[in-house]
Amino acid sequence: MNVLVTGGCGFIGSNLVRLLLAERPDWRVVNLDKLTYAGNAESLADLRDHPRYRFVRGDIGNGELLADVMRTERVEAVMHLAAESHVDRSILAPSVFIDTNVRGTQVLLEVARALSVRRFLHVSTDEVYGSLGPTGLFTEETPLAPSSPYSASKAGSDLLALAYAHTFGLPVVVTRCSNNYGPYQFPEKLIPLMIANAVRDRSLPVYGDGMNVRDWIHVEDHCRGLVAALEKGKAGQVYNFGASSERHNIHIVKQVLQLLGKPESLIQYVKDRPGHDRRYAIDSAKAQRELSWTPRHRFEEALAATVRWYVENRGWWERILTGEYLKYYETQYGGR
Ligand code: NAD
Ligand code: TDX
Repeated sequence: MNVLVTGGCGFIGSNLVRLLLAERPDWRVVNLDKLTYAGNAESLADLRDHPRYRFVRGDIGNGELLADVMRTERVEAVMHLAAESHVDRSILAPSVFIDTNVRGTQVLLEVARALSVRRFLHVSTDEVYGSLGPTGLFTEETPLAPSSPYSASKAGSDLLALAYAHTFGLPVVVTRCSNNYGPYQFPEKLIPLMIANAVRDRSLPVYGDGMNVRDWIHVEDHCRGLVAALEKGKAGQVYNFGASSERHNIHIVKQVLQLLGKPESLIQYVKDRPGHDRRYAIDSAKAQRELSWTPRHRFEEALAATVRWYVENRGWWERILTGEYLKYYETQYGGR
């Protein structure tokens, strides 16, 4: 099968491209990525000459380019991951989130429809459901109630994808996953940010009281879920993915410090994120039942392995901590 992965130079995309090439020996993978600040060709540098892999630099908002690439490569299925993905950046500058996540997704859907692709996997997020109180889990029936410009733009694209299934019969499957961690994650997200700061003895900025809860899943488990949804999901359906690993933020920050042998005095409580969702937790029973998918990684071991990966691959993330990143860090966190 010929598959187009969008956003394949990002965190989840690069892990997915690797998994597809390793585990689907008769698939050809075309990766279309704009290489924004978050896209990093270095994450897939070793695949440059792989016979079943092609990289195209481009914007999902460019319909002509998409149609050309998809025709030339005879693309049969799309796995759509390209997005602006960071909540804090969506609070600082929302416009690009609408351009890419909403308009870009609609352009891609339209081209996929014109070329009658066999499958369109739209990678959404549990953030479209909004925030939970102290109990309960998100199911696929939970009403969408996004809180941030990021999650609102993802809800927009998620609903557009479902509308293309409903109205035009495009064979769309939507997945909504909880917070990912693992190798190649951009060091603006909680876990890699805390590791990168702790390794360099910088302060660890914890928003609010540190008691917000996220439900963590290893990126490889998410990627296996995406393949299962592509292969076995029913058109027009939504599947939640999560690994039942709810943790308070402060608990994770302390674990990272412990794994690195660094003192808790590095923790610095800072001003809360505006509109900060309190708790996410996912019910993934439908995916487990209908896609025969189960997460394999346990949080504590996989977090330790992730910390080791960042220690052993310091060059990968240190090369990111320049120019644009420093400017963003200064704006987001001030002089800390
Ligand atoms: P990321 O920010 O690491 O990567 C996004 C990639 O998309 C980058 O390579 C970037 O260059 C590319 N991109 C951005 N705008 C583009 C455009 N206009 N055209 C082409 N490429 C463009 O993000 P991620 O964490 O890997 O997330 C991937 C997807 O998974 C996103 O859709 C995100 O909403 C979703 N998701 C992420 C998580 C998570 O915990 N990270 C959880 C659930 C869902
Ligand atoms: O410096 C920080 N301090 C802090 O306390 C950062 C960056 C985060 N946090 C908190 C905010 C959240 O409660 O940690 C938690 C996780 O934050 P992020 O890593 O920014 O993730 P989140 O906002 O939960 O969104 C993530 O999960 C769903 C991804 O970024 C999204 O792309 C995905 O859709």
